[in-house]
Amino acid sequence: MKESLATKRAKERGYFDRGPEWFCEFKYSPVNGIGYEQNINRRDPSAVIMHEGLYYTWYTRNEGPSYGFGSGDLDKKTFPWDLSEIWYATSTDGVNWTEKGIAVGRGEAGSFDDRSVFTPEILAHDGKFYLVYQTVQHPYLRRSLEFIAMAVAESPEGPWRKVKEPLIKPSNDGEWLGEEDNRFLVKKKGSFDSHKVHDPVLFYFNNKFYLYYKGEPMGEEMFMGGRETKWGLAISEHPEGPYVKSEYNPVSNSGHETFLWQYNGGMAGLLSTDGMEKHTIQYAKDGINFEIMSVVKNSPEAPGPFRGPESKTDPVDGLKWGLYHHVYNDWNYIARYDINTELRDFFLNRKTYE
Ligand code: AAL
Repeated sequence: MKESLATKRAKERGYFDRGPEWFCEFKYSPVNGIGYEQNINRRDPSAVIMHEGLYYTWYTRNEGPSYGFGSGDLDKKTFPWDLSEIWYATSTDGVNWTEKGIAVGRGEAGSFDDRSVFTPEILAHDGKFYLVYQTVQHPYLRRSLEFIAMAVAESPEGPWRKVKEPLIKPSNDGEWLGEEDNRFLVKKKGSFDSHKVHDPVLFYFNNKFYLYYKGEPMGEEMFMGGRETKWGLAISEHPEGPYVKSEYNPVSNSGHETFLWQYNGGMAGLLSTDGMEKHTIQYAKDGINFEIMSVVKNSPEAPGPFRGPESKTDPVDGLKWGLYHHVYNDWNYIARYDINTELRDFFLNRKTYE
């Protein structure tokens, strides 16, 4: 008997040791109040938290169409996340939401967040609320750097106090080629996050604050059909920083919007959309060294799961339901996902009964 390369590879990587425990499927449904609306973009919802009997979520919001970078008018909106503010909504059932208004607005002209604040995530810790989000400064060009910033409040209703400086910045250690505003032309690419730090998500993990984010390099390429986006990690003793980027960065070779949850003392994440390991759920006991646990399909875009208590027995409990965004007719809107574990449970039980 001979062994094919595929069999050898699967054995080497331990694929045959992993059962169905980490598998789930996704179902999608509309929500009211922050769902589809012409002329309004609502996107990149945060995790959903429960506070005093109410669910809360934060998201990017702006009005009007986007024109791309080529419009010739630097004041015109480029992307559906440009010229945005961070808004929030509450709900009693996770389906019917009431939009409450702005949580965090743009900064004064000339500040690092004067153009757009967007893609928020929330951490409730020790009676305080921490919003982490992306920022961009005017003018928004293809080669603009983007930062990650924070605002802090005593209540999910605010008022929000901005932390003065960005929490993390792109490493900016590449070198552009020429003067044209083209992010693909480089002399040197630099680190995985030389150009952009995006999609922050904050955890209190092993007595420290773990800030995961997505990095994009200057001169991004495509490998195996996936964009060159990877996840990084920055760690701090205190919620407001200083955050130090991990020596192990990047901690993934794939993934787009960060989607992580705590499970049984470790960190789990679903890497969707980009990279050679897209559509996998991965797990790192130490929050750094992730291994592939399952391959999923049809995963939600830019999701924010409901943050319930950490499970010790069900790996996919931490992403049971949540919000994500969808694009329809050019408008971005928020909808709800729920996981479906019927197929997994069938295989789990079959094993037990046989
Ligand atoms: C999303 C996220 C970030 C990007 C943009 C808005 O998918 O990765 O938030 O900047 O697209």
